[in-house]
Amino acid sequence: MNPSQHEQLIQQAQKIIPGGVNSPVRAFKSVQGVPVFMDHAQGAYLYDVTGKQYIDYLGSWGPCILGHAHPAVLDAVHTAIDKGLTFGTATAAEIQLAQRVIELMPNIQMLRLVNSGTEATMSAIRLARAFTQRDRIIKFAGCYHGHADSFLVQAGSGATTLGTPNSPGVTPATVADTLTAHFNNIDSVQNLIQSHPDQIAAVIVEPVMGNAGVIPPTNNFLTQLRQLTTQNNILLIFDEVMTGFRVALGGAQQLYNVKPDLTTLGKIIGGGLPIGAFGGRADIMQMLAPAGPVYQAGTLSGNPIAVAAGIATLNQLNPQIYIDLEQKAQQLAQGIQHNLDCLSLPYQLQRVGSMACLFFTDQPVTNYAQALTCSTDTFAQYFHAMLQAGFYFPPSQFEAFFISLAHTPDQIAATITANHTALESLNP
Ligand code: HOZ
Repeated sequence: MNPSQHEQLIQQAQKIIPGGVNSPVRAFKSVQGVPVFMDHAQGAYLYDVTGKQYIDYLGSWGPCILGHAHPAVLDAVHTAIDKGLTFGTATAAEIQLAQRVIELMPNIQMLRLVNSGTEATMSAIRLARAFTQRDRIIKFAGCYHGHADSFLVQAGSGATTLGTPNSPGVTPATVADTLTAHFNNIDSVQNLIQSHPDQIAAVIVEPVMGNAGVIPPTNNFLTQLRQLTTQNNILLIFDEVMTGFRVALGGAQQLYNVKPDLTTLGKIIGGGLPIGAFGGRADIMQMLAPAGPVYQAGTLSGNPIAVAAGIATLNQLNPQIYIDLEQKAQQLAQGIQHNLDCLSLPYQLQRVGSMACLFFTDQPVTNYAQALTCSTDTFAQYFHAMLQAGFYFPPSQFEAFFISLAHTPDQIAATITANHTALESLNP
């Protein structure tokens, strides 16, 4: 049989790009098979290089809350492009974007724009260490905060997908300052704080875990985390790269009514272009260069095209759209649940607003260890059945899928029908 166009492309790519992809999660490693090469996207649809159409639930891993190629975002980008691509100077639009973010997330008093979520978390940690004059941080097993060295300890997302949650190349000295607690288990945090008195600069957490599948916080976990960190003069950092503007207009901090000291952002804030940000209490943020001594910089930070896309995207967001998203997400979740119940398959469908994931297990999934016990083989079969039918979900058990404003009730109904057929074909 002749290789498909996708096979030809991945073979070509593998010769000159490690693994043939520029970010590991794209490679289909854990679900096997040939990665699909996309050509273009519009609304809720992705189109591959052969012209095949998919209803998209990847949403570029989170940014596409409005769907693909939203006209208001494209207009803003076109207008910005006509003025030049980058100046390496301050621009008025950066103030506008920072103002809009601060308006939507009032716990952020000052904001610094960077180029990715990884830069945001990496810089937030440096700042927290400088502010508290302490070295250690606490993260949670299975949380993913980008690929900076100090976070590649029991890291979720592609690191878990590929089976390298502790990456080679990260020195033992670097990770010695990273302590790992368990999500939804406040005692595990308390124990680490007690065994390292006055040494912890910050606790960083995805308020809804989104990189080991989707795992919501239970039983006031985030409130307890806030109390514990305050009592011990430790900064609380919410990594809202995924949840920011996704689970609520004001992010998870609004949804769960918990006030972090610092927040990291990415994905939606760039409307599909590379951007990240971190912000929070002014007394902490004022320590950043050039206002203060903590160095952080970037040639393309605040890039005018990315900023224009970010402003245009955030300007589309309002409380009503979260009601619409919830309705769409509910329609999809209820349909999938109904199918799974009819077929008596074990599952946990975990969802917060328009981010969700499906685990094939009858056991609760409230932390990373439990997520790792789910059947990834069944997930892989399910993924491929959906893909073949023209529905693009993230190619890993340890990721979230996203519903966008562009998904219509008819498209969601078609997804539920295809889901039934896909589930029927499983061999768990
Ligand atoms: N950060 C995303 C995980 N939720 C995946 C994007 C990537 O690693 O390519």
